Amino acid sequence: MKLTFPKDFIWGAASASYQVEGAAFEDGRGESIWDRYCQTPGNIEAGDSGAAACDQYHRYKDDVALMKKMGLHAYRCSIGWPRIQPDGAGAVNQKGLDYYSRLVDELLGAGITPFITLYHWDLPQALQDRGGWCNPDTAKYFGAYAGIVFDKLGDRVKHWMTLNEPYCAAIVSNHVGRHAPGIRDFATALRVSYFLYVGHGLALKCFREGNYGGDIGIALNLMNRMPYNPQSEADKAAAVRADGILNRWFLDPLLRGTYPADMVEWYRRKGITLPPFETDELRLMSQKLDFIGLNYYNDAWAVHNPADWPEEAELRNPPHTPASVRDWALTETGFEKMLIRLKAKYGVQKILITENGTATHDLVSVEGRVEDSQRVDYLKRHLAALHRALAAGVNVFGYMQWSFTDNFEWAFGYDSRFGLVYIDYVTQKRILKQSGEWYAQVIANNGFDISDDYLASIGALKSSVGALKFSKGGA
Ligand code: IFM
Repeated sequence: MKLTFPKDFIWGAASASYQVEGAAFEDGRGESIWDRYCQTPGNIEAGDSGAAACDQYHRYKDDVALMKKMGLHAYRCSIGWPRIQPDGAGAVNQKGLDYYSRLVDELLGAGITPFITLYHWDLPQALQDRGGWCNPDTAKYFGAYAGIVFDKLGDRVKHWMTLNEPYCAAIVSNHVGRHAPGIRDFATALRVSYFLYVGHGLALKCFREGNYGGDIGIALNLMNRMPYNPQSEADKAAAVRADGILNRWFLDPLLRGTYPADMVEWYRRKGITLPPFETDELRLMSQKLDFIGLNYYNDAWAVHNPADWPEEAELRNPPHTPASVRDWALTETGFEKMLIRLKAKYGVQKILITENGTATHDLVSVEGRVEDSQRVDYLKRHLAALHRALAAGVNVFGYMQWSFTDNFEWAFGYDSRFGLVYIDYVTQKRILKQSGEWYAQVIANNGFDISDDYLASIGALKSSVGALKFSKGGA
């Protein structure tokens, strides 16, 4: 069967500044929290860092030429705040601004639309030294930084995202400690989640008041959380809390102007100091957005485990579930469910898939080819799920595959590869993978063929999984 996508559907690929640019110490760029975090042995696999990454800072013209060859309509990339303001506030580094201006011009010249994220985790270290996102000043500085970027690029860039995956920037960075700055304190993580959203609100306000034109959204990583044992009341409650911290804690303030009451109550009972929840700040963070960006990878199942503080929800895959090299289960029906939930429960009218992809351990064959058939399969499953969501009436206007090239995968260094394009990190040679060739065909045909047997099996799977349960406290 051929799955065809709406006319004008935007096919793109994504990346982020620290993961691809390299040139970490060039042209006046300041230190970021990731530069600092990577220096501590044990933080990053094999002691890697993003100092050189894919060297896109110097090779952006070649990369844009490759995007053009693939037929990409759009490229989602981010701005490195320390390139623009080395100290995070005050002085502006003209060379940094000029780099992004050249990149934008190159993209537009190739007929590729830039989609720009203002913050994909590379906070200037100078701001972290003053408390990072725990300090309300950082939110104010973020609003000012956003204005500098809008002023420089707003004449040509018409699609913006304020933050990427605030869950990771708050919780993984400040509670789990597996991302920079590597803090392990839950109250800090909650406070960071709050002031990230104040910063988001200030950037949004600046965009609206500046009349730059175009649209602005945010990219959230949202994934379903189900009880591991659906008969267990404890697992069911754990799944609601796991959903609460990953999904509702980040959706509700944006779309409802409140934090989920059940989670607030749970954290209060655990004795955790909560963010201030000021009325004017809640209003700021819940200003109207033009679209919601969804980063979807995989669902997980929750087991009640009091040792897993504070949600008491340990996440697992059911036995024998196929999963990627990162142990992320293959759960494409969850992608469809999440899209339907955003529309049905939150009334989201416009969605952009800002990330979706899988990690593999790719090999360059003796013929010089990269046959990543598992990525092709992942994409087929997820694009078919997206197609079903479109058919169900969810308005998704584009899809940004993660990622354009292999890149620096944070704590996992260069070990897991997500790209449509293979990077040889010794020579910086680019090789279009089998998945990149396949994706180029999808773009050219605005769709792809998929087996009827697979579609029939998904129909059966959907009816056996049943409808997603929504918690009382939130969605
Ligand atoms: O590489 C990351 C990206 O920076 C944020 N979303 C998930 C990707 C894969 O882990």
